Amino acid sequence: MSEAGSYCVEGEIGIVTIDNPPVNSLGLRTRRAIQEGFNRFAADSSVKAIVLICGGRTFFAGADISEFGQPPVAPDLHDILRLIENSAKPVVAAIHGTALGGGYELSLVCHYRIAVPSAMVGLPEVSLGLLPGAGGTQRLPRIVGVPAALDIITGGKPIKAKKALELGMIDSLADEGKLREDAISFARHILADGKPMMRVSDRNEKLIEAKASADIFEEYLKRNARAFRGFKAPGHIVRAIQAAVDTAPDFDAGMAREMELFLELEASPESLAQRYYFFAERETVKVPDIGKDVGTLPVKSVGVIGAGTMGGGITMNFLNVGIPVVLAEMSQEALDRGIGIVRRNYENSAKKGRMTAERVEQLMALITPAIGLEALREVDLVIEAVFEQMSVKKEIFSKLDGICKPGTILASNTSFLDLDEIAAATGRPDHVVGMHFFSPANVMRLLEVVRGEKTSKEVINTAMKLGKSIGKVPVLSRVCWGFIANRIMAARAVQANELILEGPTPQDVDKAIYDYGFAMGPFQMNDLVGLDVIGRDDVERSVSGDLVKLDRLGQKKNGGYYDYDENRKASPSPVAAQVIADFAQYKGIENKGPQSDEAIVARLLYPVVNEGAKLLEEGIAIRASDIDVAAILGYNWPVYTGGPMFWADTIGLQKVVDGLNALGIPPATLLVEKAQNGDRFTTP
Ligand code: 3H9
Repeated sequence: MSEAGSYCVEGEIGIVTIDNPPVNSLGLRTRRAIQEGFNRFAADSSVKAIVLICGGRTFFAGADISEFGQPPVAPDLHDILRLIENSAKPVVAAIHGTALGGGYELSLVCHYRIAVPSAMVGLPEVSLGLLPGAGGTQRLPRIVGVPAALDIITGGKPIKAKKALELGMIDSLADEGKLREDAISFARHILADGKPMMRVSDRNEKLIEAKASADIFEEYLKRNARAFRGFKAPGHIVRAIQAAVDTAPDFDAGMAREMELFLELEASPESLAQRYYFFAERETVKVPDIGKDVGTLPVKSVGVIGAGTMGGGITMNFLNVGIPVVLAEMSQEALDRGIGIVRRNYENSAKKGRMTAERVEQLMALITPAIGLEALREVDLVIEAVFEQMSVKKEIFSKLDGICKPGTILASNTSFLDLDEIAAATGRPDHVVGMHFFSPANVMRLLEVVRGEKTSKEVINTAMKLGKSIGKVPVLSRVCWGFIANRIMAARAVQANELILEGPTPQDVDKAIYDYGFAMGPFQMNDLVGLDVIGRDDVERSVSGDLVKLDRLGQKKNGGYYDYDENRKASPSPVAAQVIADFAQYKGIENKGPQSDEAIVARLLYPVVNEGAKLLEEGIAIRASDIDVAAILGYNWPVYTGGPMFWADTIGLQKVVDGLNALGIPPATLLVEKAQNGDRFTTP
């Protein structure tokens, strides 16, 4: 017995069981426990084969991410891998849960791998800005071949056991719930059959095969240039796999190149940001004043009001996890249209092979269509997703209060209205909460949970946990205009709209923002969404409003900030340029000519950081990392910058303060204080 390991012998089989909660990551405690087990069984002549299995919810989930950047402590992961691979007795890895990263790499030095059908295996290091640095880039292509290894490692997605068996990533499937017994009997068969020790590092055929197609790596990089843009890890992964081919059959030479590339990534700002983000995403559910003593309310059924794009998307989230939904609309026509959209979405998934036709029907059967609100009487949670008008929302909430059973949670999907005012229309403000989904609601992972003045802790806890259970990342916000993501990003929109009056064109602005790492710039985004949709009623006149007056609604009609050809390819628009020039003249703003990308980025993004600082000052957001998560998941802020607050820490807060001052934008007090104290918003 060690701190994290227990060891027993059954007949000729030694069993090393590691249990280091929560996920058996390969930190020092785990490594020591493995080392002790293997040393013990190496010295025990009664043991002829070894089974390595984990307790708790999963096989090893990878290297301990919190150890990166720290000085290594022996035995390091490579010592452990050598110990296992060089074992004179065959080793069987018995996999349940998820064998990921270093965890799957560890299974690859075992001589055989067996997994239960519910297990998943994979190399997700790419999402931490890393590559599999414990032999994954060298061993996986030896099993699955180069093309599959490129996809698996640059994609980083875990693979289900059945598929992994087909690919050769595991050798056998155990019966669910019988992993230990099946792994022991697998080990006994190996001994009985006198099977040779299988070392993946000795298998070179697939690499030798790949030597024939020399262009494969350059072509792969070219083909995936768009997806890899801005990320450092995918390119390094490709080079590491290339090294496996180039150096084969000299395994150690390939390993040395893998290590070089791994160390470069480990020290890169991209990986630092992505590792920060990994923990940031897991931090959001921790609410300081909601401890383990706070319970949750049962949510076994949900009502959604509004079968538009948003309501339909929200509905799908619950159907997907088997929670029935009463979908309520005012008219049969709107209801039919909404349900039709949900069905089409599922049918499209079925067409792509992601679900069966039978599953589509099962999911659709979970919807109870309803006209009016009466049918929501018995549901545990209602989410209102009608259009953004306070009077309408108040009327609905007041009616719901009268209709729904006591204890039903009343949630609004409002994206900027005052939740407290909505709650005041009911006799149960403690049961009113914001659940702000982002469009498309069945796809986007951000869920802002909005905590009103009177929302009970139990209701907040329920909304947060429920959010997680439907696959969202819930971020808690207090009440303010726009909550977290929309409020900070509105600061960018304000600057973008002003900047195009001063000289830079929409193309200049979009290019600078695209090159920063966003999927598109603000004006491309406006044209995509539709200028009639983004219209603002708080200003008398705006460029987008003037474009709408010319019936330029964006991509969908006559162009917007850009002109579009029949293939929706954008080009600069002389009409839009004239509209902008006229508007600048009307505002009396002088054209000062173009600006550098750096100046444009500072102009648009420093105010986002500033708004983030204000959210913290006002207590709207709990922590800076929540703001980063909201920006990354809600607006596709490039994850390899870590989000606005981490990015600001990276470039230096004083630089942001100076930049804001130069722009004439007063920096938030908290931002100035932190800059003066040499402090940061985030912890890397
Ligand atoms: C690697 O292996 C590099 C090698 O190639 C090379 C080395 C030389 N380390 O996600 P959860 C914590 S890189 C440290 O909520 P779930 C997590 O922060 C690694 N901590 O659970 C959380 O802590 P807390 C490659 C870790 O059931 C708690 O565990 N591997 C690690 O929803 C529970 O996590 C990966 O990238 C870790 N590796 O999902 C896999 N993993 O409770 C990373 C988790 O304090 N892990 N924690 O908030 C995962 O994808 C998920 O955690 C997993 C479970 C699917 C395993």
